[in-house]
Amino acid sequence: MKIVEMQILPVAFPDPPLRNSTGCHEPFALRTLVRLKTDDGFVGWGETYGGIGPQEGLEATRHLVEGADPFGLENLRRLIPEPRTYSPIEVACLDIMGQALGQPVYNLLGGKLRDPVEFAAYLFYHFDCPQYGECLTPEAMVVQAKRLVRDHGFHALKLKGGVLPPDAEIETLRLMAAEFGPDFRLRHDPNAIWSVETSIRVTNALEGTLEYMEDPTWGLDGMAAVHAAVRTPLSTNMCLVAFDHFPEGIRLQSVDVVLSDHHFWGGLRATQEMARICETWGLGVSMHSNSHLGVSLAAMLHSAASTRHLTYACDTHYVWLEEDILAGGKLPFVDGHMAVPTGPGLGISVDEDAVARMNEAYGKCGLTTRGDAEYMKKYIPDWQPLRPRW
Ligand code: GKR
Ligand code: MG
Repeated sequence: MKIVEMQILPVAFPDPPLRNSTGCHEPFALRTLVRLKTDDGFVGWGETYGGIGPQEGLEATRHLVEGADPFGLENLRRLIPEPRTYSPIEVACLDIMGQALGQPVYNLLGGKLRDPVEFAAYLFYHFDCPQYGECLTPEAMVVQAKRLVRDHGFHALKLKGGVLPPDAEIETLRLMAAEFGPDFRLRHDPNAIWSVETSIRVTNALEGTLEYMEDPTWGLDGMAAVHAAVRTPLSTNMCLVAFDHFPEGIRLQSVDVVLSDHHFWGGLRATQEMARICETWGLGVSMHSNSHLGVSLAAMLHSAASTRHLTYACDTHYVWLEEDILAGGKLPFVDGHMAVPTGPGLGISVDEDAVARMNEAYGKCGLTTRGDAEYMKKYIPDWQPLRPRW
């Protein structure tokens, strides 16, 4: 079998003004879809980060992908060592392989160990928007959490922090703990915006409230200093994000939990490899997310289903997505979980008209790279993306 065509499709879709430590989400989130077609008519889909950089990275591999055998993943990975570029190509190849063999992707990865997959509600402070109003206080965040729990049944709640002053975020989590009680698991992620001192103070103030504190401060050294002074587990998708970070991260004891993400670890098979290393060294594994569409979601589901050492509910931004590119619309959460697609390949059917609309929106939206800090100036004109801020 041979790949005869690689289409690289930049897309844009509406996104609410969600806040994080850097700034604010722009009105459109950007992604890049990869559509591979084989000589015998199979079509496979992959999805990765949006904007000009990822597009150019993929474009540079066209001569390696077109003409390649989709079953030859290890050869493709050797030829395309950059994990973020290789990842959507691998997912599209697995989609093709599964269709050709009549098998879901999870069976190509060793079989399914969990189904459905549990997700955490992803809570964001946000500026005023027509769909959700404004959420900028601890009390408003409890209202948001109750809405997501009511609508989707989540039992794990992740607060995107680093937005309000630390004491207001402590208050937010205390209110949430009081509202939801011990059956709910809470996590806090300020995206490394605190100093080591602030990280220790906040983490200890929340001791007993969180299942983990994610990236309170910057770098393996900073995280190790926090780790030595707290009892709450620390997790990361910022300081230990590649295979060659393991030796130093383990030596320093910077973290207890690593967030997997097939987009930056280099595909679904690499995610299994990173989880195996975590298991060996006694580290937990969760899953990271960015704003994404249904192709990434399906890949995350197959990855979660077949990765043995996945020890926490996965993150996903999917609740904030208005319209998906999947035929039949968005996949539902039931009791905070999502069923793993069982059809051949990724088990999804992509609505190519929806892709064409989002591809057109990309051309019209005027964005070619993610710019949360710059967009924040619309709300706070003298905004500076400081680190640490507190
Ligand atoms: O979407 O604003 C966001 C998040 O802050 C995202 O960019 C992070 O990558 O979700 C992420 C995280 O867990 O750090
Ligand atoms: Mg994070």
